[in-house]
Parts: sequence; C-alpha cells; structure tokens
Amino acid sequence: MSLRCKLTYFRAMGLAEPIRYILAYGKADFEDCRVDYENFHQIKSKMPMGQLPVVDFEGKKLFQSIAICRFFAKKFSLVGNTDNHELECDMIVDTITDFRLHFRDLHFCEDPELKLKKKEILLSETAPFYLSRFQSVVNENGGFFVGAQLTWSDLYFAGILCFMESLLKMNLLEGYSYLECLREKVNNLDGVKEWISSRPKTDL
Ligand SMILES: N[C@@H](CCC(=O)N[C@@H](CS)C(=O)NCC(=O)O)C(=O)O
Repeated sequence: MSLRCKLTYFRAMGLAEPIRYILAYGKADFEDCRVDYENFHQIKSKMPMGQLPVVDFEGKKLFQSIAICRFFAKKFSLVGNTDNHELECDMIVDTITDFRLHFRDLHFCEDPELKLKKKEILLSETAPFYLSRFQSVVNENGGFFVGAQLTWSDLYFAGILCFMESLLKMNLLEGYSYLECLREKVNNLDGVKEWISSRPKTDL
C-alpha cells in the first residue's frame, strides 16, 4: 500500500517542490494542499513553527522542508548505501541551500537598484561558483551527486531549481551539460515525470 500524507504549502513550487518530487518518486498518495496568503494567516498559528511547508503524516505535523525530504527519502531508499553516502547527500543539499538563499535574498529585495545589482552578482559570480562545483561533483560520480546512483540530493536539486529558474525566468544550467543531463534524468523518472505533467502551473 502506498504511503499517504498531506502536504500544505503556498500556491508555488518553492520549498515544497523537492518534497513533491520525492513523494511522487515514491508513488506516495499525497494530498497537495495549496493555500493563499489569507488562508495561511488563519492556519499559521496551528503550524508547529508558524511556517510552511508542513506535512501531515501518521498523526504528526512534519516541518522543515529538508528534514521532511530526508525522512521520505529514507522510506524510498534514496539515501545511498553507506553512512558516507548519507553524509554526502546532506552536504550537497546544504550547499544547494546556501546557493538558494541568494535567490531568496533577491526575491525579497524591495529596492529596484539594489535588486538589479544583486541579480548581476548572482548571475556573474554566485551561480558560476556553485554550478561549476556541482558539475564537477556530478562528473566525478557517474552522472549523479552521490555514489554513482540516484539519491534524494538529485531530486532535491531538480526540485528546487524549479523555484530558482522561475524567479529569474531562465535556464540556469545552460553550459553545464552534466547538470542538464542529471536534471533530465530526474525529471523523466517514473512518478516524477507524471507529477511534472500534472502539477498546477505557478509563477514560483
Ligand atoms: N527552513 C524552513 C523555512 C520555511 C519558510 O521559510 N517558509 C516560508 C515560505 S517559503 C513561510 O512559511 N513564510 C510565511 C511566514 O513565515 O509567515 C523550511 O525549510 O521549511
């Protein structure tokens, strides 16, 4: 029987999309509950940390998107075969988060001039810094981030890119063929492919 849960998030890909990718890969029966900001303010106080995403699973409210991804990744055998693989998945996902936070910073910047400057730096320095390193890791690991096999770090990467690329309205992986190829592989996985073709279209 497939695992059942309810994922609550905003009408966006954002931090929930990697969770959705992992649940789709595991063929989980998940309710994809999307709230708008007015609804959110009614439910905020009922959320463990007042934030989303939250997953209702077996009577518990799970919070912190990366912890949630790791939890379901274990259930779907997506953590590699060794302690070292688990560590490597964590190191990659934490580094992807360091990279993502630059996009978050850009998204919330309200000064138009500063926003333009931040975008320039992101594209000319930050993105090449992280993407070239990610590309080397994937190149050295047989086309995956960890252990020459599919792990949740690969699904996390492809899932969170949805937000990052939607924000900038561009393909961030142009020129990084190993990363393009990895994203293609993930997006064509059984379960993930169906999810992508059926998911609601959102701006972020
Ligand atoms: N570290 C948390 C961050 C959660 C977070 O920042 N959620 C935002 C949406 S992406 C939120 O709920 N914002 C509304 C609020 O804080 O009131 C995670 O990864 O789950």
